[in-house]
Amino acid sequence: MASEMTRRRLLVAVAAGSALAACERMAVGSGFLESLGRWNARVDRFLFGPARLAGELPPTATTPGNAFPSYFISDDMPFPPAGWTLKVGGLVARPTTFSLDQLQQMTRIDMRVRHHCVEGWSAVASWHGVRLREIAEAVGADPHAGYVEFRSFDSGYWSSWDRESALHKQTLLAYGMDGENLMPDHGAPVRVYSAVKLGYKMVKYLTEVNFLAEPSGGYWEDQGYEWFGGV
Ligand SMILES: Nc1nc2c(c(=O)[nH]1)N[C@H]1C(S)=C(S)[C@@H](COP(=O)(O)O)O[C@H]1N2
Ligand SMILES: [Mo]
Repeated sequence: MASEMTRRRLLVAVAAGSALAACERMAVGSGFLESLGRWNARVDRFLFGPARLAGELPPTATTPGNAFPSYFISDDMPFPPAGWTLKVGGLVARPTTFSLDQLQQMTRIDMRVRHHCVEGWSAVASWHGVRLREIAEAVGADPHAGYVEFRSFDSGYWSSWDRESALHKQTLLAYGMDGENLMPDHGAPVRVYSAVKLGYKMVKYLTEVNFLAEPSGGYWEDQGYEWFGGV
């Protein structure tokens, strides 16, 4: 993500610089103000629109591993079944089953962002995994699939997302946390992790990812939590 962050910082710097230049030129007059307004609107959309990148945090912001809460709905800690694989299907050209090894061979992304749980806590970790966007390309996700559903082996916990958030650059299928393999308390072997969703949207203990034409609700969503669950 380093180059993304650099790019974003650069854009902010360019925007600030241009505003200064614009003030100087405003003295000269002409319809410049109007075109500056249009240009600003485009920059705003890039910085604050749905495709924007969320801020990433420095290593010093990291919550110590044992202070990062752990949630699962099962009575006991869910452990992956022997021979665990991830099934990716639904509206895709090539339904595919991925082993953990195959996921780890894809482009690895590292991102340190804040986790927001609606129960009233937040915490920070660094997450390691593959962008869902890369998987969508690999399986040939149908452009008409506007939704993506995540299922787990934790007593049927699931969630469904809008496609744009699912294919956001900061939405990962994470197999690592703070430099280690993901542990059972945080969703091993693979979980969803995203900078753009609240905690309950980030399904742990993944078994399936399905591209769908309609949303399929979710464990908490069907009990009244907001479906979109954006940060
Ligand atoms: N399979 C599964 N995924 C889940 C949950 C769960 O109970 N089961 N809880 C959700 C909620 S409410 C939160 S805040 C986060 C917690 O992630 P953590 O246990 O790594 O802190 O996982 C989410 N994903
Ligand atoms: Mo949560």
